[in-house]
Amino acid sequence: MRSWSAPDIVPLPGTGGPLRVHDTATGRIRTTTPGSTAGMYACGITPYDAAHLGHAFTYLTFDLVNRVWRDAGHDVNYVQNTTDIDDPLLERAEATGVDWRDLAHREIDVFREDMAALSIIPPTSYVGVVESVDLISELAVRIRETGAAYEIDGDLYFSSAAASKFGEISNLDREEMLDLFGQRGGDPQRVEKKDPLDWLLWRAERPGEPAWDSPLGRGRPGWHIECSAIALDRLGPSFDLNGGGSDLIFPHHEMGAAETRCATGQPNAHNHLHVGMVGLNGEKMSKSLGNLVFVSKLRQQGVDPAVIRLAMLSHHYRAPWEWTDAELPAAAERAERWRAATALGSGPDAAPVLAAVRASLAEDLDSPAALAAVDAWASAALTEGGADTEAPGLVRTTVDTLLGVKL
Ligand code: 5CA
Ligand code: ZN
Repeated sequence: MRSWSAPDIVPLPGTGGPLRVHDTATGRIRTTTPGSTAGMYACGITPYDAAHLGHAFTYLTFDLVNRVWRDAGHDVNYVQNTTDIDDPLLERAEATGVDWRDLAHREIDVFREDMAALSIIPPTSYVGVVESVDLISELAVRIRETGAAYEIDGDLYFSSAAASKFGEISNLDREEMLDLFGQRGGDPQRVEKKDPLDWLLWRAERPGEPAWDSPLGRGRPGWHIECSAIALDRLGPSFDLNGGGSDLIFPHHEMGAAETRCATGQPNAHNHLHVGMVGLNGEKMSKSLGNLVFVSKLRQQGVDPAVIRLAMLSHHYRAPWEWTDAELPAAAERAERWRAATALGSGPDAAPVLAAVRASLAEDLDSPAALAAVDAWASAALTEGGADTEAPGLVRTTVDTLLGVKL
């Protein structure tokens, strides 16, 4: 599937240090150790509605990982899926009287425009589920061959009892797992299953639903296996970083990891990164709750995408936070100060700013600390001035290349 246009990335003098990030599985901040090419998978949108600020915050976080790795001298093989067939998409298409394919195409187009406007580096491979049905059913067959799956009326289930190291990502107890499984797309209530936590790998065709031929019969993929199959196909097992929003830790990433382990004997990824939920009025911003601030709406209203990006960067990726009306004015004021300071003919030495932004991002993507370093330089430049004629340009490039903010 077509990705979106890439922002220009201007190289900075020197190289950044290794990226350290929080790993959900171990609960520790760990140093990532990619080879010359780093491999990263981020779960993409289910395109039944436009992207809201919660989605944008998640993709901004993976964009920071991408920028820090590139600055440290790695190429990045970044893979993202889009769930262009799933229950919520079919339900919305039915409710609004549009074809599910048209709905998905329309929303994916808006998403691409939003991501490009926000200077999010596009994935190397942007992969839809519909175009991947064959490789997904192949993985389901591999899993079935290990004996870890069983059938109920043509539906293929992964037997959670056969999952080695189940719980390795989320570290939840069974009660918590059952609760979240029911809330997040699972079917704990299906009585014919061997265990309520067993999950669907392949769903046999239902009347009126789209279906594809496969060695498992006509049907469509379950949710988790789409990401394990696409990641395994494009990145192999044991790639550097897998993740998404924290709502995906369980069941999605736990069950996906179990699938990869079952089929390959290896973990899917070395590090598991999860982004805090963005809320609005006390609730997680979510398409099903309808409490949304859309990126596309803000853009239509003429909000500078660099300002939207700065507003998000003022929050650390791991902390859940609430979008309020105060976000945009505060970010606009910061952008104005930075623009005024970098428009000066000279300023204080900027090498320490580059070093501080690099160090802050490399230490668990501490974007608020990175902004504070630029703030300090901008106030010094505006109040005391400075003699370094190269400094405003270096700050502009630092902000552009590492933070993705065009001044
Ligand atoms: N298509 C699946 C993943 S395979 C999915 O979860 N789609 S989604 O459209 O619901 O979400 C897309 C991404 O945004 C996921 O990584 C999800 O965890 C993240 N996300 C959703 N809501 C929020 C939110 N309020 N704050 C932060 N991230 C969010
Ligand atoms: Zn996913």
